[in-house]
Amino acid sequence: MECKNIALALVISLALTIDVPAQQGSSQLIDPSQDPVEDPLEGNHSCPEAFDLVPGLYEGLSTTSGAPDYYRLFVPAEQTLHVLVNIREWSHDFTMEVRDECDGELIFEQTYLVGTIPIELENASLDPAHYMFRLFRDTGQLSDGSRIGYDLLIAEGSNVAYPYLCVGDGSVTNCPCGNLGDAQRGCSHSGGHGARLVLGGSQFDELGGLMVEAIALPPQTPALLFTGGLSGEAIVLPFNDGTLCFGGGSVVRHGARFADALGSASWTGDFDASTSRDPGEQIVLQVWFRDPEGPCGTGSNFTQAVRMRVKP
Ligand SMILES: [Ca+2]
Ligand SMILES: [Ca+2]
Repeated sequence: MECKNIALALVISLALTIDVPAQQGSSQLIDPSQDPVEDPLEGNHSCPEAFDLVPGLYEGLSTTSGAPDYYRLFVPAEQTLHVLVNIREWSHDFTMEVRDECDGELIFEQTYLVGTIPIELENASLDPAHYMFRLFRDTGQLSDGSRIGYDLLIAEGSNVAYPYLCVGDGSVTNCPCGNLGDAQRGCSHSGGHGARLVLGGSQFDELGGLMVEAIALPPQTPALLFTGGLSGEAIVLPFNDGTLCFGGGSVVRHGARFADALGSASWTGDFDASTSRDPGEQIVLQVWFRDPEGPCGTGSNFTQAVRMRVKP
């Protein structure tokens, strides 16, 4: 009952109205005039200039001889960070290494690489940890200036960048009137299936930004994107026709959209968590949508939720 009251208070604070999209915040743009320009995250040639990576997909990166790429990786307490490096071209002098600090102990090193290389960084301690990640070409062997292209996938606690949680498929809780949705979606709505919130890409505008889209909604109905701060484990609460994901932190609205005729609604290009959240904060995203003909008769339902960490 107490949970229900919390949920009710949360939902009352979210009015399902159409908003003007939130203004884009100032992004951490790297000056593209810096030389050499290898990719949009360039300017990370030295350890103090390391680029902070949060979970997401970073495509189209590259490094050249004499201009290594440094990244800082954040691993929460008692978590494992999964780093998947897709190296596009083979080179005899391409090396990746991970250290615990700039000149610290070498934790991981591999060279002569191509294809997809998984790295797991486990932090068994009760405190968050940082690691320095360096990708470089050894100029001692070759300094032809050519680029090695690579992509990074960063994921926390699982091997997907933006894990689903608070699903309405019966695996974590029941739906309010037994209206279980399909796997990894919200509870079933008037269309006979659950809706899904999908995140893709990275939070950095330089790399195309984050893709935020709800699919399989009831067509032409208002849908509101909101986020909640997540401290510890999320609590899933059956609420209205669906499941509400409660993370223990403040709730922020990010604007409503009308789902199109196919039941899709997009916040891509308008959603920027960093305008309303603390850097590095962990949040859950979810979409609440109107569904007058819904199976439980409450008039609204939810997608499943998605977890992400706000960019530093
Ligand atoms: Ca680079
Ligand atoms: Ca570089």
